[in-house]
This record gives sequence, structure tokens and C-alpha cells, in this order.
Amino acid sequence: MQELIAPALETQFEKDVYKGLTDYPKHLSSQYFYDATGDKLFQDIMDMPEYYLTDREFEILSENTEEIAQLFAQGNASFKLTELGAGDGMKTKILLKYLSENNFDFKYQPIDISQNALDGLEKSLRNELPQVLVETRQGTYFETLSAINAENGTKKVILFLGSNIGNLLHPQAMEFLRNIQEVMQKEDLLLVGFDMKKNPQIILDAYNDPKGITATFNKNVLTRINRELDGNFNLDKFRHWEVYNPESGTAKSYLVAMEGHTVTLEKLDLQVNFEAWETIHTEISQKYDDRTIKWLADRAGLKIVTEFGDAKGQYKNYVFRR
Ligand code: AVJ
Repeated sequence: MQELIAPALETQFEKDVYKGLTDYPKHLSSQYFYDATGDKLFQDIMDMPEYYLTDREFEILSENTEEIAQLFAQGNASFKLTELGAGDGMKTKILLKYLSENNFDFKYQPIDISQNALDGLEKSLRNELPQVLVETRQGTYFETLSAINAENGTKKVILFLGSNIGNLLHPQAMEFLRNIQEVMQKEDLLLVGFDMKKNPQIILDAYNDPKGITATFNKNVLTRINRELDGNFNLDKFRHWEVYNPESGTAKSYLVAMEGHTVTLEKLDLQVNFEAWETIHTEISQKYDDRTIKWLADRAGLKIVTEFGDAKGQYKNYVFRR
């Protein structure tokens, strides 16, 4: 195989795409789904009847708003509510509304990889909950840990909702929780949303909807590469494929090449060959059980304060402290 002169890879996106498409097997990170189109597609996913996660978490936060708010405010007059991967903040607004209407003293700090999502969230909060103090911050989870830590002396409540933790493999999730634990003080809290193991068919349906919204979402990473890295991916040459392993609890998304072909990424000086049925792994959506959550928490040095579940037993929100 002939090697091209190494191109100057500048952004993390360029580096990750180069690495992912020259590795075997190929892979791309799901964090790159979320440009303006990807944000919109994820909104559409959350509106799908098959995508139960959002509804279940909404139910939990709605049914337990007061108890959760009391936990947040316990022992302290004021606190900072930091949300990792806030997105459109749809579920968080239940809490924000309650906290605001009951004159809790707090500041809301939503963090997201998508500036587009943050702009939308800030705007909607200005309209719907104008009294809430909002301070947005763009970045990946790992980049923004320092932001959590910024003001010492104020109680921190950290939200990591929507089973966003499920995008991380156990070792990464553990490291991430450990990093959070390290910036937590004695009275700080961490509220995490976990999608639980359940009938595997329900999970497959959530990630493989008949209208193909999830497929379009998955392929959006190729559209983004085409646009930002001068690529010529033909989306019709790939199909979305979802697998779920009920033992490990791991759902995985792939894009599968349906014929052998070559793709060019001008900006990376890169030609990528696909054999027929070759895969690009694009996402993991981990499902949990209580035992695994406890194991992760133990390893991260976190203690379980309490947990909230939905009526169907499909989803849980855990509250941790250090
Ligand atoms: C936003 C990571 C929680 O994995 O369930 C939805 C993203 N991917 N459908 C998930 C997603 C395909 C979602 N998270």
C-alpha cells in the first residue's frame, strides 16, 4: 500500500476522522453527530414513539421534582447546577421551573459539545424562565471538567442526564466519573441518568426506527465529513445497522458499506477504501443494571445517595456524592 505524505491535521475532528478511517476496523466518534443538522435529527429521535429514554426520564423528573430539588438545596442556601451534555434542556426545564418558582438560589451552567444547541437553549430559557441565571459553556465532557470546578465555596450539583453516559465504554465512564468525583466537595451531588437493561427488542426498536430517522442521524457524520473535510461519501452506499448484546448491555451502531468503493477526503489528502460489507463503528449506547452501576460508582469513589425509577422499570436516575 502506498503512503501519502502525512497531511497537516489541525483540528481534533480532522485527527479523529483520519485515525478512525485508517484504523481497522474503522470507527468514527458519535460526538461528531451533533452539528446543527445532527441536533435537529436528535430532537426528531427524542420525539419518536420508539425512543422511550426521553419520556422515561421526563416521567422520573416530573414525579420527583420536589424531592430532587430539596436534595439539591440541602444544607446550603445556594448552589450551581452544572449540566453536562445539556442539549435542548427539555427535561432539565422541569427542575429549573420548580427551582425558579420556589425561589431557590441557584445558577444554571449548561455545557454541550454543540454551540448551536446551547444558543437554542439559552434563547428558550430567556423566554420561558427569564429569572434563571444561565451561563453556557461549549466543549466536550472532558474539556469542561475544569468549568465545573471554577467556583469553590459554592455547592455544586452536576447533572449528566439522558443516558449520555451510555456513549462511554465502562473504562471511560469510570474514568469520567472519577474525574468528576475528584472535583466534588463533600456536599456536592451528581445526578446521572441510566438507561436500564430491558427486553432487547425494545432497545433495538429505539435505535432502528422504521422511518429511518436514526439511520439518517448515524449517516450525518458522513455528511459532516463531506462538508467539513471536502469528502465525497455517497450515503446511499451505506446502511445503518444496530446490534444489541443483552449480556454486556451494549448497543452498537454501525454504517455498513454495501459495495466495495473508494472515498476521497480532499482536506485530509486521504483515500479510504471500503470493501463490500466493511463497517464503520459509530456509536455505543450502553444499558445498565443496578449491579453494574454500583460497580462503576465504587470504582469512581462515588457513594449512592438515592435512586429514582420510572413505573415500567426501564430507566433510572441515580444521585451520587463523593
Ligand atoms: C444522546 C447518547 C443518549 O445513545 O441513546 C439516539 C444518542 N443515538 N439514537 C443514545 C442516540 C441513536 C443517545 N444519547
